[in-house]
This record gives sequence, C-alpha cells and structure tokens, in this order.
Amino acid sequence: MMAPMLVFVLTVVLLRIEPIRGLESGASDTRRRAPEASSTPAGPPPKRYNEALRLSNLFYYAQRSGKLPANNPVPWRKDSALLDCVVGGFYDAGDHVKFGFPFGAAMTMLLWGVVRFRDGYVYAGQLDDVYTISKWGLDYMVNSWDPFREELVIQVGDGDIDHQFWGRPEDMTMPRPCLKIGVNRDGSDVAADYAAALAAGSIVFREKGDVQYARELLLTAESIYDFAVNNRGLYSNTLSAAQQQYYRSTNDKDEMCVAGVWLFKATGDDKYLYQAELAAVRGHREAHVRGGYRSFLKGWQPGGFVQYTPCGLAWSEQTYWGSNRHAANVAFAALVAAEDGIAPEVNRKWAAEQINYILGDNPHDGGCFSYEIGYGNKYPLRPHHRAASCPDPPATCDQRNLNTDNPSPHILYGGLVGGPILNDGYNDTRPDYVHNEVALDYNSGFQSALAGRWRCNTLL
Ligand SMILES: [Ca+2]
Repeated sequence: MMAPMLVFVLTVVLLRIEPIRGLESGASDTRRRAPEASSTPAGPPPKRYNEALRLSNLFYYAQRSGKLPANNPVPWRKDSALLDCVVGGFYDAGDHVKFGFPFGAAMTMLLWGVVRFRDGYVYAGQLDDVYTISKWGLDYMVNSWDPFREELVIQVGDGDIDHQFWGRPEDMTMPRPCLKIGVNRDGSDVAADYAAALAAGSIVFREKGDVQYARELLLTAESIYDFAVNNRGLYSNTLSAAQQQYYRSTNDKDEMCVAGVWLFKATGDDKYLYQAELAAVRGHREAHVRGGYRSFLKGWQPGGFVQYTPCGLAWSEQTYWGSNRHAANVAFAALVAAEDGIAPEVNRKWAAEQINYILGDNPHDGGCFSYEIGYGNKYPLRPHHRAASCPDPPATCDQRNLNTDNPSPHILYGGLVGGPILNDGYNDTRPDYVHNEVALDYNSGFQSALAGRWRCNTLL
C-alpha cells in the first residue's frame, strides 16, 4: 500500500565512485567517540540514538517471513508462509506481500549504512543484530535466483488478493502467487536492485570475516547483474494492470547504475564502473557526481525545492506519502556526503535536525512525540500493521482489528510510521496507510542515518 519508492531514483548521485579500501568505516571504530546524547543545555530533551537504532533492528525482526529461529526476539511473531515458492525474506509493510522492488532498494540502503557507519553499529552494540537482519534478507535473495535457468523470483503474493485479508501472517490461507522474471520476462530494475544489495552485502560480510559467505554473495550479485545487463526491461511490464499499481517502475537506469557502482566497490573491476556510466543518464565521473550530490542535498535544505512543516520536517508534494521516510533517507545521504567532505557541518546539522524531528522535536500530542514506535513515552499506538493489531491466538483477528480505535495489542518496536502532513498534522489511526503505515524502506535510510548520527555530536 505504499507510494512508489521515489528516493532511490536519486541514488545515481549518491554513491561515492571509488572501490572500497579495506575497512572503509570499520577502521575508525574508536575515533571521535562522543556521549550518546546531545549535550544541548536548553531546548528539547536529548535523544537516545543508540536506543533508536536498537529498536529499528527489532522492526526488521518483526517483519521476517518463513521459519523463525529459536532466538526470535519478537515473541508474537511465529513461523509463517512456509509454502511460499521462496521461503523467508521480509513482509513489505503492514501487509504480507514480499515485494522485491522496494525490498531490494531497502536492503541496499541498510547495507550501505553498515558499510559507511559500521562504527555507529559497534558504538550502539547493534552490529550482530544488523548482520542477522542483513543475512536474513540476503539469503532470501540468493535463494530467489536460479543461475542455470536464469530466473529470479521477484515477488511472492498479490497485492489485490493480499489486501482483502486482515489478520496474522501465521494465519494466511490466500493464494500467494510466485512472480518470476527471466529471459523472456522483463525485470532488470529489480534484478539490479538485488545485485546492488548482494554486492554491498559481500563487502559487509567480507569485513566481518565471513569470507566464504561474502564470496557466495558476490558471485550471485555478478550473475544476476549479467542477466540484467543482457535482459533490459521493466518488471512492471510483466505485471497485470491491477498489479502495476503497487511499486510501479518507470526506468531501470538508476538501478543499473547503482548495481554497477556497488559491484565496482566490491570487486575493484573497472568494467562495472564502465557499465554504471553507460547506464547513467549522462556520462558521470566523480566530479560530476559530487556536483549532483551537492545540488540534490541543497535542494532539500531551506530555500531548496522542498517545503518545510512549521516545526522543521523537510516535506515535498512528491513525497507526501511516508514523509518521515523521505526526510530520513535524505538525512542518511547528507551524513554520507559529510563523510566525503561535502559541506560537512551544514549536512550533519541538517541531518541531525531531521532525525531529531522524527524522534520528538515536533508538536504532535504536546511535543516530544516519537514517530518511531516504542521510543520514548509517546509514540504511535495504532500503526497500520496487521500482525501487531492482532491479539494472541486463539482470539480471532479480522477487519474489526483494523477499524477499532483501541491501541494495537502488540508494540511494533522500531517501526517508523509514514509521518505528518505539511502543517505538522498527524492522526494515530490504523486505517490511514498513507501516514501511519510502516515499511521495509521506511526504516532503511532512517536506521542508516541513526548509525551515522552520533558523528554529529561533536559538531552540534
Ligand atoms: Ca528506477
């Protein structure tokens, strides 16, 4: 039920064009340690970014599909969808479709955060958990690819069928069709998304020391990317008109470029950089990319091409659906830019303000309201999320649990809800999937920004 993933289109200008050099961020685990909370003497209370990061990992645990391990930290989630054509992965949002397109983009954003801000995860004590979450998604991608038949499962479930159901994922009985792309079924956009995530994952697990797994991820990434290069076309073209309303794809150049760049970073092989440049709208070299990066971020700052809510959330007409998500994704991009020397103080300050708005520097419910569920004392109690809205079995769960005003029986810790409208207005009501749903891609940039956020403390 989410709007198309808009921000990722811009990622063509967001990746630093150079191969990874050893522990790019991991080597700096001990530098610039600072107290977790901001030490501002007056104004809003300081934020607990490490706690926010811990909660965000919990959100991904709650979204897991398939056979859950015994150490599952979300007690109200059990095994589900064990008959899917590919078991595992994550449910997309408040619903239960495994949409590959936003999933691939979200995984890439999450893994990008681990590559650039591994030290932030170490600092928060969350590195093992983000490894677990990442591996859950990457294993699913590997299992979705048949290199011999050149077929990639890119979606399990049908949006229209799925959305007629309100209940627990553990109780699903509706058909869950298996959507594959292949030589005669287009989908280089999703394939490139997966290749990018797998290549980024190979860097993360190589740094971890899991060399064999990293190699498997990289081989899969290269295989899927080769398929995408040789079979260009949009996955939306293979869908029925009804299915096209969910995460419609309009261009694969950005995904092809991002995948090429991540494969270049993972391998150091110039052919991937060349292919990334071929896929880009214009021939990009680093100077051009940095210029685009700089102007994109400037456009999100005051005086740029977006509007602001009275209390300071960057807000765009094009990104009204899930406004928090877009601001958080760009906040992460701003923190990466700062690391690369692009207006570091301006970008860090702006990113910190956006994250602080989400965690409480906003006027809702008297102020200090967190749009991340479970953080602080005031947060959404009625997110648009089926599983959290259902009481423990054997109690029934149906449309009445969607429409009741009662708080959800389970707290969906870490979920970032859609967010406010332009006047800072927001209602914590479950049927409002535009402003009060959660999703894999909502948390990805947010979590990556939280991992990098502590670097701001010495500046603010
Ligand atoms: Ca695209």
